[in-house]
Amino acid sequence: MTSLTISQVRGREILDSRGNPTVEVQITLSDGAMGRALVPSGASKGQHEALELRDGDPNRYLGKGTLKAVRNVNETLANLVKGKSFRNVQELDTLMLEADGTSQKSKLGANAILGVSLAYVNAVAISQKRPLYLVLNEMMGVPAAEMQLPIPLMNILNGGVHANNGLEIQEFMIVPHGFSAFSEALRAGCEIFHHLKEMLHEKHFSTAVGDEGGFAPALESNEQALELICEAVRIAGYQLKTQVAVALDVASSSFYLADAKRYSLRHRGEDSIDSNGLIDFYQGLCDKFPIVSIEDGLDEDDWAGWKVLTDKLGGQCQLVGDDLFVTQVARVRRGIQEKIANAVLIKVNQVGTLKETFETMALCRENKYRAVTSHRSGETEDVTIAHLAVGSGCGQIKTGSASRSERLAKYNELLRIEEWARENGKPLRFAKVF
Ligand code: 2PG
Ligand code: MG
Repeated sequence: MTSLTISQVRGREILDSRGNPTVEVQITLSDGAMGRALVPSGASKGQHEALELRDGDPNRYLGKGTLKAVRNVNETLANLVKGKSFRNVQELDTLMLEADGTSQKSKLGANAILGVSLAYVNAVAISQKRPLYLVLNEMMGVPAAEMQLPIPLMNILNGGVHANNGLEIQEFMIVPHGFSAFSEALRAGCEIFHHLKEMLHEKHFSTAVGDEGGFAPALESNEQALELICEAVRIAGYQLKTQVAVALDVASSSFYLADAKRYSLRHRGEDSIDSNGLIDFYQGLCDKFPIVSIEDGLDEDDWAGWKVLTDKLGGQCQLVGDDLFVTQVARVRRGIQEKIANAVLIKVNQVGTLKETFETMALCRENKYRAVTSHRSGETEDVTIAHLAVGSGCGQIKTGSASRSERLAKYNELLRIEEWARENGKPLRFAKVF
């Protein structure tokens, strides 16, 4: 990349899957190659995430406009990077990080910076006429032999702040892991999704979907959600546990009562429980259902509770830190030192550059913490994370259910990658994690 320079940077305000504004960036290199990227946006955001710059003008998009961030792309960042060449995205990101100079990217906005970072790698892939996952793999310095297609964690039943159905747990996911190919796993996931829809319909539950494309029925309890999912797996003709397991994203910060240090989970007649009670609840669920992964089981700042959770369940279950770690090296490092959690959710916009995302993933690899590449609940048609999952070889991707095109866009890209790799003599294996 030494000879090519960035000739044009163009930011614009576009819309995400919830109809909220977000940032799109288009970068053109001196050979004419153009790459584009669209920035996602979360709803259950971690308090420690990098800053998403919004206009706050109540007269536009209820204050959610992104014109300031777009201006930062078109003026400050464009002036900074235009005419320059970079050996990799890390060099570009370093320059932008210096220009921002704040710990949470509050000057220029993580949405502005990330848009440029992602658009750049897409432009490089176009220029090199290679799939993006190969470019990312090289820039990350991950051995090519470690690349693999990820197991999809498919959120087929939504609750929490992604639905208004009264379920506290935000995501009930199926994990089709016991298959020889990604496409077979995805097929199983889709078939289960359709069987679940039929079951819900027969039982007179709503089959309307939540933000991530999973159903959002008004069920009586979290257990009932798990029972229905397990039944759908059986009816679809798949083997529970060995072929298809279950994962949860509890997103417990969204129902944590910080002052009382309790979780407002309705449970056996009680309105709330403490962290030990919640851990016992998870233990009970793990005994009853084939749960292989629990994300954000406790609040993002309940480190003491996390330690107990990890000691009790860490040996049998993947414990993923999302709001806890916010994809940031300093927080993941603390987790590793204190032996808290054993996996990290990777969301590019929590940290705001690919450089820092790569560093967090490298830290996971060095310390045998698993990494799960993830979408946000507010998404777009952008498919960069599909390539990040493959190029990093992390082995898992969480990108929603089998409906809503912004979710399927990533799964469809993984199908294309699977085919491309096979036809170009470098077939990718399907990850074995569980
Ligand atoms: C999560 C995500 C994505 P959000 O909590 O893991 O599923 O949700 O983007 O709303 O933070
Ligand atoms: Mg989460």
